[in-house]
Amino acid sequence: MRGYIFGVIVLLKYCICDDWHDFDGDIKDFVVGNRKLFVLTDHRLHQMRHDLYEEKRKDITNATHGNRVNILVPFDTNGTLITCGTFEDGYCEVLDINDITNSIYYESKILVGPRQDEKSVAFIADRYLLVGKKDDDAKPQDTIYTVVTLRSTLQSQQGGIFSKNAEMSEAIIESTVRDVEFVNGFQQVSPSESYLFLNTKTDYERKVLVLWMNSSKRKKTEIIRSLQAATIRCCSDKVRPVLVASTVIPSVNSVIWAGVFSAQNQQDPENSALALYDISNVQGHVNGFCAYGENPCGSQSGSELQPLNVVFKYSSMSAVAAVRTGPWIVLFIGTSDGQLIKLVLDEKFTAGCPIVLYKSDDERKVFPKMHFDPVGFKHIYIALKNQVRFKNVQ
Ligand SMILES: *C1O[C@H](CO)[C@@H](O)[C@H](O)[C@H]1NC(C)=O
Ligand SMILES: *[C@@H]1O[C@H](CO)[C@@H](O)[C@H](O)[C@H]1NC(C)=O
Ligand SMILES: *[C@@H]1O[C@H](CO)[C@@H](O)[C@H](O)[C@H]1NC(C)=O
Repeated sequence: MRGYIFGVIVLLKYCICDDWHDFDGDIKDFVVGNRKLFVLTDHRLHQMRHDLYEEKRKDITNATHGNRVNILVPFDTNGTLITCGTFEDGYCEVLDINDITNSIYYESKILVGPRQDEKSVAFIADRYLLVGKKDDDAKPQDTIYTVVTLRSTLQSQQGGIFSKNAEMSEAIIESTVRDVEFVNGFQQVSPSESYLFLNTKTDYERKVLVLWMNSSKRKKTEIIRSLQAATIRCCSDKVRPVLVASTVIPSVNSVIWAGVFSAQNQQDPENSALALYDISNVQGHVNGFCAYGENPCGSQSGSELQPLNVVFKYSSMSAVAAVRTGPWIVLFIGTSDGQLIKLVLDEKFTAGCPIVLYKSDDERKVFPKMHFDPVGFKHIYIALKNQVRFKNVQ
């Protein structure tokens, strides 16, 4: 009997198997904090333990008050989760990261995320909240648009916490291109540098851009003025001018980044390509992107970024994430037909054989963001429609 119980305990302890959780609405966003996962659907925000046990939930809309949460950013060093939404004229609410039902601060009449249901990016850059999105408030006669804002996260004399004001200026990046779509971004710590990746579209062409800022500068205006930008090209076999998803690859002496690029032709078996780039030195400017008030706004200088290697091609990749184990890079690739694929690269960025780790029965698209468990990087979380799954990756 004792042996039997021991066996059960050993099983429970070591079989942290693949698991999933179904939500009662489609997943709009999900993020990880130091200890928890936060999953956003149309109606609720859910606080999950890393084994996908639901700890708390918070309604974000109800029959009388429509609301869409459009910013969801964990601010771990402050023990808070920043949420913003469209309720009334927009608002932001700071929640306790260990208990999302505990509201710490509320600011009304402020629209931080997109008004429409569009892609945007938001993350903490040092002590500011960096937000990239299409300009919702542009008028038809406008020729210059606000595409990036740098907001405070501390109470200031100017009023609310989330002010975008800077010393006699506005902490914004402007663009003469109206049609921008922010795909993602991240902050590299020590030294603190921020990267944003976006698609642009004009009558003539589509392009993928990277914007870089030095977020270790003290003042907001200094961070904005440190802007550097470059065009990212993919690839030599065929032009794929739209970025679908991307990830930074943990590296020691350089910043290696992987992007999924699409030629926007689902019939093509090589429609999407996964390419690696060294983005350690983004230098120069691109036409039509500049710090607030610069006139004319940005003129082309510097060179285009070309891939170090193109490691995978497939009809429809939709997501990518990466870890390093020893000398190898392990890439996890999500597809629009519901597969999770593992691809191992050697030191020279040469890919081994792809391995399918998971395939959904009903071909659900893998949500562009995938996350590793923050504690041991032993699991990857993927979202498929109304479901979050985790897969053991070791
Ligand atoms: C953390 O959040 C609290 C509550 O909103 C705020 O008072 C405090 O200033 C914040 N700290 C930092 C470093 O942002
Ligand atoms: C709906 O939400 C608003 C704002 O949070 C709240 O004031 C109101 O009481 C809620 N109504 C119901 C019926 O729950
Ligand atoms: C970023 O700003 C800091 C503080 O001004 C400076 O020391 C550092 O050299 C800058 N980094 C780059 C890459 O320009």
